[in-house]
Amino acid sequence: YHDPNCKDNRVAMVHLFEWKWNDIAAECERFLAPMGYCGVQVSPPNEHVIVDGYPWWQRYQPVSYKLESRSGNRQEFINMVERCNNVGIRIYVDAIINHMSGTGRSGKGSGGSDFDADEMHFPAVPYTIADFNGCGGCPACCCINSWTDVAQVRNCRLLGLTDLNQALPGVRQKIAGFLNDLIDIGVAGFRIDAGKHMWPADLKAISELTNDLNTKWFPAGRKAFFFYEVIDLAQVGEVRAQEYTGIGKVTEFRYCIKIDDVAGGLWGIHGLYDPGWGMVESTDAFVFVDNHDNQRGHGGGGNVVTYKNPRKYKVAQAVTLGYTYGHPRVMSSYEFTTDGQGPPANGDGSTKDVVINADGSCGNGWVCEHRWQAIAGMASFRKAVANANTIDNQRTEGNKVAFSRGGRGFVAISNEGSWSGTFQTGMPSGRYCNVIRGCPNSNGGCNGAEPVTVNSDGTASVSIADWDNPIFAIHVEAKA
Ligand code: AAO
Repeated sequence: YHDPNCKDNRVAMVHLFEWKWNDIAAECERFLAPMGYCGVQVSPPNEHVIVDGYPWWQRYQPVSYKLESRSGNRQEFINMVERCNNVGIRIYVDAIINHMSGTGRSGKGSGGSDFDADEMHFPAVPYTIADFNGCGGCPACCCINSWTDVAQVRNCRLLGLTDLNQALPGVRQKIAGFLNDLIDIGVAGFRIDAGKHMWPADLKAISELTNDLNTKWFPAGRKAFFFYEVIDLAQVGEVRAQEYTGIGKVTEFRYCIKIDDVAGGLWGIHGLYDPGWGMVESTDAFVFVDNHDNQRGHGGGGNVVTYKNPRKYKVAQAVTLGYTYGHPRVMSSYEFTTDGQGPPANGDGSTKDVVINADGSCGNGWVCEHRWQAIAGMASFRKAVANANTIDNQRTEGNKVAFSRGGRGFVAISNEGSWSGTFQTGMPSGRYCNVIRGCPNSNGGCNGAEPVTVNSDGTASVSIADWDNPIFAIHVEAKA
């Protein structure tokens, strides 16, 4: 359950937040596959409530496990999984299994199913009141109002969301049925939403009810990848991320805070990774610069760096994708000004198509950080160095750092102006493209810049002069 099931040596995941299934399928084929990404985290695909103004968080309130959501219907979901797997790009589903919709909501869900949350009546699953935790042992509101009462955190209502009781065999069967439907379609794994709010033993039991992955795209006997959302910022008495590392990887939110420091230029103090930070082991860590919650002040992780600060964001992503700690996910956002604002929408509330501009950027309000050359280039870097888990030839000068990765890649980053000189890259001699500027082109050169020559002694002349992209990176899978 710890293995992301990437194809070949691909690594980086990208969260195409709120994208429609048809747009994701196209992106797998035209961009993610050629650039070396491993896979896509998709928004919750199951039926959800409809909220006035269509805020993005309506999709975190399930009505049923029917694959009918704002991003598309079941057939479109199936088509996306097939087209992406066929080009080696995996699909990971954001699975909301801790709860159903919030109290006070009723009517019809995004797939037309009736429900009434106050009655805990979800006939399209079906769930009835017997499938939910009661309010015994909870505060009067039946909700969670203390993060250090770990029983309350698991047995009461997060944000007033009706809280399923995963200890019940019937509930485990229904949740496993949802996950197995997705596994049989061809998904590679799951983000388990609100993992902190479910008992590890119940989650373990549920994962053990899941099928092997679909052998049309995966070797026989492979299990789904599970990464659990557990916000643990080392607050005394709160649920610990380590409670879940036995059943999968865990989101490491302390990394968001640290990488903001590092990208802010504090290398003299923090270096690039310090075991003393108390984060989970690298093999258990699922890391990211920002996520869909904390980029807009929800969830945990403090004031993280986001696409709204482009240069700092690219530095943060270059470190995250260039270094060795954890399994990385790149956030791909849409422009927003208020925290609840939903994705770019047409007059009828339907989500706008993703359009690709001539320069490769996205239009229609989609930010597409995963397409920024510096970030896409570093995703290809992470693929090239995936099996070289060493940091060599590290060189720091104030707020500048350079290091190589086991002879398969070299990266230099400056947080204080230009940097140039002769560097030991540890790489075989040859001509390489600086993937921060562009990829190899079809006539033996590089897009965006002249090829870089690595001499027989491994040295190369390196130059960082573009303050908006203060990064230089070459690797063995991008030779001129
Ligand atoms: C919406 C409305 C609510 C309404 C609810 C029900 O906004 O007003 O009550 O419907 O009708 C998303 C949105 C919510 C939305 C929800 C349902 O963010 O606003 O509620 O959909 O539509 C906790 C959970 C964590 C969760 C996070 C938001 O532990 O799992 O809250 N994230 C996931 C998803 C998220 C989604 C849900 C869960 C629900 O990623 O998108 O919500 O499916 C502390 C705790 C954390 C806790 C945070 C925030 O964090 O430790 O566990 O996250 O508080 O409540 C310091 C502390 C740190 C603290 C942090 C933030 O850093 O060290 O511990 O401050 O306070």
